[in-house]
Amino acid sequence: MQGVRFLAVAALVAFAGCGGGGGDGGTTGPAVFTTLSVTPTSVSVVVQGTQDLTVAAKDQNGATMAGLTTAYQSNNVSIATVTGAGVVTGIAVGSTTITVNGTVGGTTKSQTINVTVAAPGSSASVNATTGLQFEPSDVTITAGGTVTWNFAGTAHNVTFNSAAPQGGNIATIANSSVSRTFATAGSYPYHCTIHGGMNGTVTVQ
Ligand SMILES: [Cu+2]
Repeated sequence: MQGVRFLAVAALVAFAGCGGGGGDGGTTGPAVFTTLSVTPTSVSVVVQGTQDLTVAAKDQNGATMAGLTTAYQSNNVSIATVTGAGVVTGIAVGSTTITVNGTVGGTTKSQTINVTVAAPGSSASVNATTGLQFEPSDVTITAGGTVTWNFAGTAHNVTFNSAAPQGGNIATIANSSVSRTFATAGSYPYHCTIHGGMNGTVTVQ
């Protein structure tokens, strides 16, 4: 009996809380899952390129809510796939959509985003950042294409982990731009030997 009476009181309090929120225009009431925010709102990737989706639940005041669970579905997996963590990968040239479902408590909201997958270009440019990263870390070009690395004041090198293009590794250098042409399709992971964690991959199709 004790338990039943407690539940009845709790339900009454919850109901009163909802009524109060509605009465003052919803600005000070309990948080209500109102909008599922997905960033970016549309995705453009090259074949084998990836893009992370960031998803947030917003309440009626635009504040981020905790407790969000998400599910992703590609509506054409021959064009683009999406992982359970929201990483989109281009599979073939074309367009499709990805449906994102977000649930907070018992409420589920849905967003659909457009995905465009393009063929890779014949050139790409990679910058060595002040944060000691290669940006973008992954680039994709066609066979015979060229990648140019741009180095500012801090000296870096480009050391290929295994396969290397003609010309081989780029020796440590600052304030310069250096290019390599990749004649053969494949994956070319590389790193800077000076800065741990400074990694990248050239994918040649
Ligand atoms: Cu470096």
